[in-house]
Amino acid sequence: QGLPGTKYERTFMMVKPDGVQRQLTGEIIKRMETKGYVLVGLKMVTPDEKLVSQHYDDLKARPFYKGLVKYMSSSGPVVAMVFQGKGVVDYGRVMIGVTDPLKSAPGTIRGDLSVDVGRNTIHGSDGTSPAQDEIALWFKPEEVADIKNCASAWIY
Ligand code: 3AN
Repeated sequence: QGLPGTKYERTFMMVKPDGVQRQLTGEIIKRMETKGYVLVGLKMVTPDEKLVSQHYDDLKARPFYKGLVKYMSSSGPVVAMVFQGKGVVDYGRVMIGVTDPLKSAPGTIRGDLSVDVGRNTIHGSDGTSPAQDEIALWFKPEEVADIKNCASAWIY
């Protein structure tokens, strides 16, 4: 399931509350789908502090951590997604841009759509191992579609 390095590699992405409020969900899904990545998991969730803290556990020591957890857990829903395809973890990060939208290249999601580092619109897993952990944290196995059997060989 979602084996890294294959065309079934999977990543976790999330439209953050600012992206949902600015109605950018469709734009973000469109960019990933037109690249050739397959949306295999999708849900709107209003995460509580516990879920957000687990998600950002590796940032516990950072000065912005508390504000980040508060923002993500008290600003309304996010859209949690799983995308599948060859190279989707690393290339998904390329499509997103770097953490600071003002340092993200035009053509990237953050470069085109965001300004503030604390409101940078989208999250994407930083590596295949975090991707697997984050998918498991946000989705039950049965909530992620197994569509590899109906995809044509040339559709990534
Ligand atoms: P990325 O989302 O690009 O992987 P991380 O994992 O370093 O970046 O940071 C996670 C989230 O924490 C970012 N998406 C951003 O919302 C927030 N963040 C990161 N750096 C800062 C900062 N200097 N000030 C405020 N928020 C930050």
